[in-house]
Amino acid sequence: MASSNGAVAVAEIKPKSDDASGIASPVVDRTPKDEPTNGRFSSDGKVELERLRLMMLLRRFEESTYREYTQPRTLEDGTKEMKIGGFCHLYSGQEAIAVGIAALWNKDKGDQLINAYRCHGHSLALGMDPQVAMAELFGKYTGCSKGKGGSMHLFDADAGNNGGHGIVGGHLPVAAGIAFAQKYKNTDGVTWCMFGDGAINQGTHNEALNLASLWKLPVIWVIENNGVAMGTQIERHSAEEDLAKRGLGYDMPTVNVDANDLDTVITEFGKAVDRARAGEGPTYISANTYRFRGHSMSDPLKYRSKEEAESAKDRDPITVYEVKLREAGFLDDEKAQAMDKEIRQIVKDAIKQADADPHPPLDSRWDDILSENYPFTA
Ligand SMILES: Cc1ncc(C[n+]2csc(CCOP(=O)(O)OP(=O)(O)O)c2C)c(N)n1
Repeated sequence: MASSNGAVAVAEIKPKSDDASGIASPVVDRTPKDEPTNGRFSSDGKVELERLRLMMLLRRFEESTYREYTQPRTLEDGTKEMKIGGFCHLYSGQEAIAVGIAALWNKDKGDQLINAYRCHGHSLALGMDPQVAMAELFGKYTGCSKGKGGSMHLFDADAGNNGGHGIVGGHLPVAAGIAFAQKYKNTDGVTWCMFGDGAINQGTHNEALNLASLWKLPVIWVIENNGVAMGTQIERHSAEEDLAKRGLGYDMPTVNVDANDLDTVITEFGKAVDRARAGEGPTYISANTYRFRGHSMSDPLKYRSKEEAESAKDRDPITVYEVKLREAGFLDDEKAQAMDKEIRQIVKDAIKQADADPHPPLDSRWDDILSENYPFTA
């Protein structure tokens, strides 16, 4: 409802997460070390099916975003309109990482995550309503940053999601700061710091890793290693191609993880969580994966051969997991189709709602620019 000055009360028009999407909470809280992983499944497959469903939601959301960004809509007067402006970086192919983290997430302990600009997947995995995320991409007032952040800055303080950041490597020291606050306040929480392989060559990487290890901060460094920084392959930007080794000089455990296998992600990431919660300090992870889309929407993908892209599909994290669940007897064609249908509808509804939602009112343009209430210092 609009007030007399045209402002729209967000609370009134924000869709209710649970009711709108039918997703009670996509975050599956971890039942510590006996959580079924690596081929050991729960007896009824419920947890596993929810994880598959979440990966499918992330994928469908991104592929619909791709269409909304690239295919202008024709309006009644014949003019064309793009619904999503600015930059837009998709997560397709990397879903097992975000869903693995969601499986290990402990909200009660105050876990935190901070991200680079490829942030849609993590936000949805940590429970952001697809309608709220889509509204932000559409620049609408009902979005998580009231339409001012857009694709690179999905943010959800209540969920512990400290948002996406556009400066490559810029958020690594912030992650160390958040983890410092967790340790200082004895919260038992961990901080996940997500970045691409391009960020490891930033000076900030050195500073942040050094202090995190020196002070044994509960931060988990995760390179979402999709093999390229924009269009520059690892062998062309890093003297050491085994990126996990980058953590060794800072005296912390490092590990290479097949990040297209959700079970492996949960098992290996889980060890880092246990270390961090036990006060043993940071872990450095190269989560090796592949992104199916270009760096951003304007990327024609000329640096990749057709063969490479084709063979990557064999390791699609959704297919890998789906096959396992079929073999375990938890999934059949009928169930898979029902899941797919339901998820398509969730995303369709998100687009419809985002389309109908209002743009930020003009007089809100100076709102939320500066804050004197710094989180973590209170
Ligand atoms: C400091 C800085 N330099 C350059 C850029 C431009 N830029 C944006 S994304 C990117 C590539 C980063 O790739 P990577 O870290 O591997 O992340 P990915 O896109 O694979 O998730 C670059 C160079 C930037 N945003 N910030």
